[in-house]
Amino acid sequence: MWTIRGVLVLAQLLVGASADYRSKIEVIRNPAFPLDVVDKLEEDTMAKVEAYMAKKIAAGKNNGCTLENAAVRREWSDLSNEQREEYIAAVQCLMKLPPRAPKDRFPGALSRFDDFVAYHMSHAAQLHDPLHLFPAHKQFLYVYEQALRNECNYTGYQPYENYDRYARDPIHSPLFNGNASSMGGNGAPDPQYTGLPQPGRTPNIIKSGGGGGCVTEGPFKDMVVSLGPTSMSPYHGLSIPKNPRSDGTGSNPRCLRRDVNRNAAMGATADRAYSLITNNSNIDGFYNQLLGNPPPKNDPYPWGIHTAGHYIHALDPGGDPATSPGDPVFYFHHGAIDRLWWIWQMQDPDARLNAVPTGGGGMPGMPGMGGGSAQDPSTAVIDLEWLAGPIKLLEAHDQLGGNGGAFCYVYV
Ligand SMILES: *[C@@H]1O[C@H](CO)[C@@H](O)[C@H](O)[C@H]1NC(C)=O
Ligand SMILES: *[C@@H]1O[C@H](CO)[C@@H](O)[C@H](O)[C@H]1NC(C)=O
Ligand SMILES: *[C@@H]1O[C@H](CO)[C@@H](O)[C@H](O)[C@H]1NC(C)=O
Ligand SMILES: [Cu+2]
Repeated sequence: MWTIRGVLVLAQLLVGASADYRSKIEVIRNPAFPLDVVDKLEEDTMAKVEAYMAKKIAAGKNNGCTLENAAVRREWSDLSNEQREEYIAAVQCLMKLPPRAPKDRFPGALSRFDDFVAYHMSHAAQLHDPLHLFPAHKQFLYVYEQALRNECNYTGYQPYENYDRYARDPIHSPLFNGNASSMGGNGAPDPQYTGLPQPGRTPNIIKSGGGGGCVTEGPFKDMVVSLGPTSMSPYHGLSIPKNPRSDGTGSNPRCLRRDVNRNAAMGATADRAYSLITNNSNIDGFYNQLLGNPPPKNDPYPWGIHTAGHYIHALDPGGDPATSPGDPVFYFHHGAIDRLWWIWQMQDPDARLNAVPTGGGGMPGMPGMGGGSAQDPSTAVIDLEWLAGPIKLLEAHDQLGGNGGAFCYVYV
């Protein structure tokens, strides 16, 4: 037995909460991974979440969402093997369903899975501006989770990755060890791959973790990657076939390449996530530190958690900022970012729920991304087009009742 089951029943904390209101979230933990400082902070934060929800319910603004009926997104290793395999099967199912993205614009989109890649690649600049980075990815993940559930009969929710669990030895982790209940293994060694340049940082390269070639083990070893690469791909020295279309939207069938990389992962340890959440009362500080701006000094892994999280597994398409959702681990990484944002918001929901970054240094190494945005957050929308209809941007700031109650989930 590797799971322990417990039910966390939080005390009713707030005067004014309705008498029968109590949160009841099943906490399932894999004892191989003791709670880290962020897990503990998250547990401590649940009292604030409870108070926030009680207030919202009292005001009649929860859109039917309560902590009793909220979905729970869990860490990959906290799922049972059966649950992991059910998730994997659903992703493989999405890779077999026919695409809906416009065929003339995306002849390379071969499946429903690719529909999401097509959207991300064609809206990369907008998706990653300060206004959209957090809420648009929240919506993007939600719609993906819905596709897995509604079109592929998946009964769970999108897992996230707690980088800290895998940072010291990612290749032998439950996420990347290459067995049937992992998300696939490392890429074969490719001596041409030396690492990912990080201009402006010291050190200025995320050195190769020893992979770089095709994934040869696990459920995604036969996956066909089609869209990309794009001009944003940082891997021009490698022998990745060129896309027939200059913007990467054509069909370019090739293998999934990875470099499962400890040097990247070590930039996303729990102490860093803890400092990110607790040292920034302002959303700009949170946003910039997440992106590694300004570059941390005297730090062997000064990438920022966002970059670190992408390059734990990246290569093609995972390391191409435009087509990164083409590696299914993308959704674990952005689930992790979504979780950190949520924990940050919930430290002071009144002040932080609708806080929007104003900009800053952009995304290092990703020209044209992460720069400022002049849009008014109160009128901005997120329109995923062929994936989902438009919603107001600030609706996707609230995962417990936002978007008419469609968002109703917590992370455990
Ligand atoms: C999902 O379940 C429904 C109802 O049982 C079934 O008709 C459908 O084929 C299933 N879809 C997939 C992709 O397995
Ligand atoms: C895959 O590896 C994980 C982590 O070591 C383990 O818990 C799981 O049982 C393995 N799954 C299979 C199918 O061997
Ligand atoms: C964050 O705050 C902690 C104390 O809570 C401090 O020890 C640490 O140096 C700070 N880190 C940064 C990056 O400012
Ligand atoms: Cu993205």
